[in-house]
Amino acid sequence: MKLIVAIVQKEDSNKLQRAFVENNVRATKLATTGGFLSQGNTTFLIGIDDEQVDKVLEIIKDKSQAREEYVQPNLISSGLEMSQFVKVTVGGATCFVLPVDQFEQF
Ligand code: 2BA
Repeated sequence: MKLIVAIVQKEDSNKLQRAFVENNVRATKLATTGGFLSQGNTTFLIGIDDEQVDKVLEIIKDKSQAREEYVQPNLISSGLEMSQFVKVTVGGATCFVLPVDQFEQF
């Protein structure tokens, strides 16, 4: 079994959540904040059998869109002056696939 941690943009989270339900993929949705931009994003935790990992990654890739933004980053986290806008390409999705030693539901 694997745990997929997928960080996506808020704009993509509802359609991705629907796609998980349609494909019988169980997931937990967390409201999170990017460390660089201090903007809200969404993190999904997905526990899944090894042979389903590629399918889930395909779903995430299909529903997550990269966007270019000019943003004024949080002063503390970025170290930039407040007046400086920076162009960043955010997403589509940042995914980590982790091994799961044990899975129990009580
Ligand atoms: P943020 O940390 O808010 O980063 C948003 C976007 O800002 C990033 O998009 C990247 O294009 C840019 N960026 C981030 N850190 C930067 C830096 N030190 N200097 C210049 N530009 C920087 P993505 O790479 O697509 O990341 C989107 C979100 O995914 C991130 O939001 C963060 O919440 C998460 N993330 C990305 N890489 C991660 C990692 N290695 N570990 C944990 N979370 C990660």
